[in-house]
Amino acid sequence: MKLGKAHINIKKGDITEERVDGIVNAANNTLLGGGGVDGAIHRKGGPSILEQCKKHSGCPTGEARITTAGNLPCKYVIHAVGPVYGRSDGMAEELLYNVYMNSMKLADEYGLNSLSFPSISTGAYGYPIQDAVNVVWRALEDFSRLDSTLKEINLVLFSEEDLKVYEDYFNQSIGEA
Ligand code: AR6
Repeated sequence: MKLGKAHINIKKGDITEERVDGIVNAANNTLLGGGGVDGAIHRKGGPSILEQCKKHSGCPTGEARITTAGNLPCKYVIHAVGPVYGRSDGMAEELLYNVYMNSMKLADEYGLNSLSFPSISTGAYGYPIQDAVNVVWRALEDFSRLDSTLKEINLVLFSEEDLKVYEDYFNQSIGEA
């Protein structure tokens, strides 16, 4: 699907296997690693990622920080901190929007052409994916109006169920656009 100048691809997969300029990590405020996507990225990417993360001294929710990608097949990792659902004083939606937007802006600052996202906050952080997908779509639509180096954005879902939620939502949104 084309949105502005970028191609948006929705697919099932493991984000650590993406051969793109940058992948986004669903990180936490410490940037020191964890489970889920974060655990897989640090495990496969090796210690150079953690060394660079330490230098950032954490990251506020809704923002993102960049490192190189160690042994991963991509060039950069954008460590993005999504909201913990139910613990953001009604700000979860705005924070989730910000984290997608800030990740794409950071990718653009570094001149990246291709970027892959996991479904941020919908795992350990408990954000319902049926609601999150609407926020992702809004962020992509708004970003597509800006001039950017990003030509390819991949939304990488880990399960068949999550993939179907995204596909249904995006097919419907394009129909209405
Ligand atoms: N590739 C793509 N998607 C994946 C992968 C993978 N290799 N592994 C899991 N997912 P989560 P969050 C999916 O929990 O909700 C960590 O401990 C997963 O099925 O990784 O933002 C951090 O350190 C789910 O759909 O991220 C934080 O403390 C989605 O990715 C906290 O978890 C996100 O799940 C962040 O929680």
